[in-house]
Amino acid sequence: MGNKQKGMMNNGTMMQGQGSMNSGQGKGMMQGSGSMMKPGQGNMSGMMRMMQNGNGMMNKDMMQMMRMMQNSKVSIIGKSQLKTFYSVPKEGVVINKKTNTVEFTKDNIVIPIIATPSEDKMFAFGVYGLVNPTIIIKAGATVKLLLVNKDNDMYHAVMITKTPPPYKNMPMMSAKIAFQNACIRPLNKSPNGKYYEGENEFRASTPGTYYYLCQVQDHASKGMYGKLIVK
Ligand SMILES: [Cu+2]
Repeated sequence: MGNKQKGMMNNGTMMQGQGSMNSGQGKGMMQGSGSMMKPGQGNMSGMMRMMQNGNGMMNKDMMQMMRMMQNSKVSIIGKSQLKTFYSVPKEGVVINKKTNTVEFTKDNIVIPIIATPSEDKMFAFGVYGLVNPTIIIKAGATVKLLLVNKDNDMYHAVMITKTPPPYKNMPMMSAKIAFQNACIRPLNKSPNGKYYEGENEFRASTPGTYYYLCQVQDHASKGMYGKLIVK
């Protein structure tokens, strides 16, 4: 997160900023947004920071995504719960290191995603020991998406989109969400020995090639994404 963003969000009023829109595109989009910013629902500053584009403007897709991100549940977990992110279920998951794929073969699945897998992979996701793997799931599957932020100095988030790479520095501006609630809002960096964990549930209703990416500014453009195949 660049220092240039600092100080812009210190009073939470950015969401109400009418009048500063410099094009018709953002007209009316800010109204009613205050209700999404419920206090006490965890740290919102990462999400707010992410939405900034210099003039406080958001488009309709971003607003919709914001609402869905609000649906994600966030909690704080300890080291023992973190371990569950690494333990592969006895059945229903096929890991192939050679092809860097993780296939989930059941209809009701949990995809545990770690941000970030290691110190030297700052802009990547980890799934069962693989880095930015291609995730394969069944069409129609009910997916519980889990994200834990293991990073001690950055926010991370995840969303599923049909928009292929390369991504711009603000993916929320260009990448649309693929399925309802297929996203987790930005999770705060981890305090010592504790980790922010987010979850959300969606149905992978339509087969196709998708991508999962981190919607925090500059992360997807730096490689924080992977492919998701719904078949
Ligand atoms: Cu990230």
